[in-house]
Amino acid sequence: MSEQEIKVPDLGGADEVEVIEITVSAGDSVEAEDPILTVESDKASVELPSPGAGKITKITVKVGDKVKEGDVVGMMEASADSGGSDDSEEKPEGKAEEKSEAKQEEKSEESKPAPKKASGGSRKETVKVPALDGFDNVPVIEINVAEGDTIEADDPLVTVESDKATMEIPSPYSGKVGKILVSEGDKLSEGHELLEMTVQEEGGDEEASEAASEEPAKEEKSESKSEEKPKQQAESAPEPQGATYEPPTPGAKVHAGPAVRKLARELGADLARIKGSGPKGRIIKDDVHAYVKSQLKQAQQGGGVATGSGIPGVKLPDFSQFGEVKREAMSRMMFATANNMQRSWLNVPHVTQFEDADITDMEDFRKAQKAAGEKKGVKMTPLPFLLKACATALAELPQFNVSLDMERKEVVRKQYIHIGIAVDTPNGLMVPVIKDVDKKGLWELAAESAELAQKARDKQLKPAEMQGACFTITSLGGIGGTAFTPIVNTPEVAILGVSKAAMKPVWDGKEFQPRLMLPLSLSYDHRAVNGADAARFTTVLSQLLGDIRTLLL
Ligand code: CAO
Repeated sequence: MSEQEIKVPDLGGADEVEVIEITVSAGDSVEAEDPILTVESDKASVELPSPGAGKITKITVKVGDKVKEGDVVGMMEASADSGGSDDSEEKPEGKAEEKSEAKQEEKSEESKPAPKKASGGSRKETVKVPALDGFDNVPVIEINVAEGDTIEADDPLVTVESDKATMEIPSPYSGKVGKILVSEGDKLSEGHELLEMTVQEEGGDEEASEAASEEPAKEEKSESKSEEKPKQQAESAPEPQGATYEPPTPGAKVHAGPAVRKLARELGADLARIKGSGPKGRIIKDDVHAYVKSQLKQAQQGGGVATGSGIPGVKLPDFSQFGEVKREAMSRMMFATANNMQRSWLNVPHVTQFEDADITDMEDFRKAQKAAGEKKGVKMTPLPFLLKACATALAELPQFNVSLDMERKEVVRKQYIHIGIAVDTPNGLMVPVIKDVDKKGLWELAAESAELAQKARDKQLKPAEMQGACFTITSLGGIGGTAFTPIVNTPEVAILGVSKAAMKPVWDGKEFQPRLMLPLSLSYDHRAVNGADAARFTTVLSQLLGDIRTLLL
């Protein structure tokens, strides 16, 4: 077995592209043509295929790196039977690439439409499909213009999609769209006629003679114009309208082509908020339309939720005028948490109910379990008791075990009791979920919560381990504080905040007794739960924790 380099192949004219996804890691076995990584230019995202079958030994790039044709992105050991030796990898493919590159250059020269004679400042052109990065017979998935549209050079005309990439075919001219000669679903190859255009001569009538004698200068101009385009587009992006309407930050990458970006700008839709339904989560026009539709619908439903619209944004001052500052990109997790918190805060009418639970006896019992815990290798903290008490309270007061479906005007009543636990990790807040808490014993809950908390800190949680919660417990008891107002983890309707237990004098009818009191803060969604139920819930909790024998009933 010999080690060979995995190189970036011909990128069909794109200079530098960004690595947006790495599909394999060292040790993975791959077949020839299996995707190794995905790169994205401003026009298309493309999967780079494995040059042969074998085992990946190293990946030398990371997401966000810029690569160009010929760059080494990793190493692999070709499997013995793949026939993918160094020779077979380098020579025929290298030659094929060179050849196809030369051919493409030739072809693109050929396919450059020869301008027809000017007549009164405009001329008719038939736009043809340019070289398609070696692809053939690719179906049209979207037609981005309509007859009569006035467009600029480089505006996307149609979007085609192969099994490897989605590409937009840009207009070579500024002008007016005439007859469209293709339909969605048509399979296109280089040279295929796309549409007719009336092309405006550069400079208009007054400068017609100048323009006619300066064709090369015109080409230079349109080239630099297309280079400038992404910058111009970014500058013309609309100002954020609401507090939740953050402009995409570095690190929060949106996958969408120029036409989709343009549409989103026109409609004032924030792409960072739209879930893509295209390949690899790419946002397509339908996603933008669906998003805008849903926003309009929400705004029209009187009781609907203001998801940022109409709320004045927070304008940041230039902090450097007050002193030295440093800026850094938010981590993906921080950005996601910030969005979730704001969404919950804006969507949920919050109320917080406070209560103290007397856990003097519970603590005596818990401490008495220390030796047993050491034997089992499990530490019994107050958390398993809280989990058990909450599960019992949720069963007794099922109005807390629901989600609201405002769109369908329905209450979703859950017939299971899964509880999330907020875990403070060096990377931010994570909420693993303990399933079927009502069916588990205290030791099992102690072991499972410790295991999930450790996984959260080690970034080892699987998505399934963070889904499905009916309710959340956020315990700051190990840290400190007397009370706080947690934010409901919507679509759940309640969350229990737990602060640090403290000895307090409690009047027993005759005298003050020193009792260990645990502060509880129950935040709830006042649409789903009323205040009386919230007071019932915390009362039930405090009774259960005050006499843990009742947890057995
Ligand atoms: N009052 C007093 N002491 C408490 C307590 C309370 N309410 N809760 C826990 N403790 C004690 C424990 O008994 C333990 O003490 P000992 O070591 O002497 O026994 C110590 O505090 C540390 O406990 P722990 O935090 O390791 O364990 P836990 O099971 O109580 O909590 C977990 C686990 C994952 C909830 C916790 O580690 C954590 O991450 N908490 C932060 C959650 C958070 O960030 N919430 C905010 C979300 S909103 O921003």
